[in-house]
Amino acid sequence: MNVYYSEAHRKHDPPFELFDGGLRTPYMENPDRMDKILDALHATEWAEILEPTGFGLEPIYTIHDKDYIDFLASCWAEWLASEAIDKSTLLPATFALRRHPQKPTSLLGRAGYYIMDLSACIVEGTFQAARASANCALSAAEAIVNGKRTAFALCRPPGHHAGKDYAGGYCFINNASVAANRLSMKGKVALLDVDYHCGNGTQDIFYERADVLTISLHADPNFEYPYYAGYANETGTGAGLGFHKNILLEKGTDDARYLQALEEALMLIRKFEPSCLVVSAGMDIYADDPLGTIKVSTEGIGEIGKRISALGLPTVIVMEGGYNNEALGRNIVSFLGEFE
Ligand code: SP5
Ligand code: ZN
Repeated sequence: MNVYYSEAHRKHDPPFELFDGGLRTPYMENPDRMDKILDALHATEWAEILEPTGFGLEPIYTIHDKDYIDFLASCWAEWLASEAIDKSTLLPATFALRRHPQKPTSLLGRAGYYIMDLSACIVEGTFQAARASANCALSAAEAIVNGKRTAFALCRPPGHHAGKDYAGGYCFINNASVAANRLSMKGKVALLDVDYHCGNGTQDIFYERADVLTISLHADPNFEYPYYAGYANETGTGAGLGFHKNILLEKGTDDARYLQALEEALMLIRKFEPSCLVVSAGMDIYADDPLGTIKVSTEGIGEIGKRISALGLPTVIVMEGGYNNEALGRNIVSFLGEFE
């Protein structure tokens, strides 16, 4: 299996994030995650690790607002030139509600406009890492266009919380969306998000489109991040009405309940008859994930992979979350192994 991976992620290594109550915590979405996955992939007979191709900014501008991408490109230099006392990571303390806010020109004003929470920390290497991560997803999409059955984009930072004009939840550029948009030039695409958290950014990006069916299985946002999207009554709008589906999971969801929810998603995908599939693969559904509250086992993750693979569709698998680093390697291998 082609696995696209870039070392550029290493320089995106924020010193901390803030949890509720302002608790400073070591950054959960850290470079070590990739090392654990790479170790596990190297131990298989089927993973071929490849450098991504550079696709430039054009495919990213198709998905994200140019002003937002320009912000990501310039904010670090502006931060270093600013009056801030602790410059170890750019993190604003005021956030724009998307209720027709004005767009300020100052750095912290724009940071709070373009960032939705205290986990999307920006450091010097963030933009380069995010671009390389998107290139991994685009390279995987390209492999599918060129006839491969499956390809894995080992993306870091992840992408599914990043919307048209905002970063959030460790995400800056929506890798899976950029890949799905590329694939949509060849026919209808289904995008299935199995990360523990709602793929709010992906939902936002394709909400008005009928040619990309988006489905997200996730913890009920009434109790879990990202809180403000991911409810069952959000089904798309305009031409996209009926082409988005949220499937909500309760705390403690086990393998059997998860697989039942997955079957609902797979049925919708079959009915849609897409030309190919993108999977936002977050391993934070795992029972011992430090951010998750559901209880899917490593074997359950394998079964999820098996059932998705049984759709028989050309498939791009994109890495999203998963924060139990010790289990990350075996969980990813359990999932991907079913596509070989
Ligand atoms: C890609 C991805 O999985 N992003 C997840 C971002 C979640 N950020 C919110 C973290 C809230 C942490 N709450 C503390 C719970 C610790 N038990
Ligand atoms: Zn997640």
